[in-house]
Amino acid sequence: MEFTPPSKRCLPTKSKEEEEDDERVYQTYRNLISTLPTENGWSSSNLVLYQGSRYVPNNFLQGVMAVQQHFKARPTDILLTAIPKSGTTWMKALIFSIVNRTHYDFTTHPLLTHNPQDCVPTLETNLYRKTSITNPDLLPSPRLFSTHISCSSLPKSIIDSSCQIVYICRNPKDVLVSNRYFGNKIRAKFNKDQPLLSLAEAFQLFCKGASPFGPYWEHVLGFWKASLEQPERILFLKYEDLRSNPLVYLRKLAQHLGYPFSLEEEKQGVLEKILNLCSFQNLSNLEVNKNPDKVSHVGVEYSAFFRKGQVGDWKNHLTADMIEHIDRITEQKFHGCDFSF
Ligand code: PAP
Repeated sequence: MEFTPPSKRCLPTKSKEEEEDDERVYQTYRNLISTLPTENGWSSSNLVLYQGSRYVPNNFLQGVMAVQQHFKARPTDILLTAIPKSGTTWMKALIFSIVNRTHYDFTTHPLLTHNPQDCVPTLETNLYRKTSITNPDLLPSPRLFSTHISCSSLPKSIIDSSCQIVYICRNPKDVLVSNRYFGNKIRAKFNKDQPLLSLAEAFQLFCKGASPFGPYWEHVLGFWKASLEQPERILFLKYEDLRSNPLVYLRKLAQHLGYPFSLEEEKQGVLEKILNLCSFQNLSNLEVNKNPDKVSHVGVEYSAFFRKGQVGDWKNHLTADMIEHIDRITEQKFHGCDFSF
C-alpha cells in the first residue's frame, strides 16, 4: 500500500472567501493571544499562559485554539498525548506500526522513509497551524493523532467521544534535559542573536512550570487522574517501563488500542519486528532522520528528535542540588499516586 503522510492527504482546496474566513478566525486567536501574560521562553519566543498551561505563542497556540474550536473526534480515533520530550516520536512509531501491521511489509515500511511525526500528525502543529491549515475530516478511519494539549484543555469533542487515548510520561529530569537540548536547537536556528539557554535557566523555568505545555507535573497528573476514572479509555504509560519491558508494554498498548496480537503473530515474531523497526537505534540511523535537509513541521531537522534516547541521562547533566530540588517537587506533587520514577 502506497503511503502519503496524513497531513498531505487532508489538504482541502479552498476558495479565496474560505481562506479569508480562516484568516479572520486566526486573527481572533492572535488578538486573544496578544492579551495573555507572557514569560521567558525556551526556544526563540516567549511562552504564553493560557488556561493554566504555557504555550509557544502564535503558530502553536493558534493551533491549540483552533483544535479546541474545530476538531471533531470520531470514536475510532486514536490519540497519543504527552508533554513534549516524553517519548512522543517513539510512541508514534509504535502506534502506527501496530495499527497498520497488515498493510505494510517490514522491508518497505513507511517508517523507513518517513519520520514518525509525519505518520501520526500532531493536531496543533501539523494540522491546525495557520500556515498549514488542513481538514482532518478528509482522513479515513482509523485516524491516528497526537497532541501535547493538557487534559483539562482537550477539546470537548475529544472528551465527549469514546476515542482511545494513550498518555506517555517520562522522568521529569530527563524531560528537562531533553527540552533544553531541543529548545536550543530552535534558538540556534531561528534566533541566532539570543544566547543558548543555560542549564541553570532551563532548570529554573522548568521548576516553576514555565516549560512548553507545562507545568510538567500538572500535565502528568491530569492524565493520570483521567486514566483512573476511565481506565478502559485512557492508557497511562511510562517511557521507562517501555524501555525496561518493551514486549509486555507493546502487548498492552496493542490490546488497549483494539489491535491485540494473535498467537500466530507472537510466533512469527511480529512484536520483535515492530520493536526493532521503532527502536532508537534503527530510526535514528535512517536517512530520513539523519539528513540535515529534512526538516520537521516545527522547523528543525528530524534528527533533533533523536538525541540519546536513554533513561537517566539527567545524571550526566544535573547538579546534586538540582536533582534534590526536582525530586522534592516530584514527591510532593505525585504524593499518593502509585507510580514513580
Ligand atoms: P516531541 O514531544 O517534541 O515530539 P519526543 O519524541 O517526545 O519529542 O522526545 C524526544 C525524546 O525521545 C528524545 O530524548 P532524549 O533527548 O533524552 O534523547 C529522543 O532521543 C527520544 N526518542 C526518540 N525516538 C526514540 C525511540 N525510538 N526510542 C526511545 N527514545 C526515543
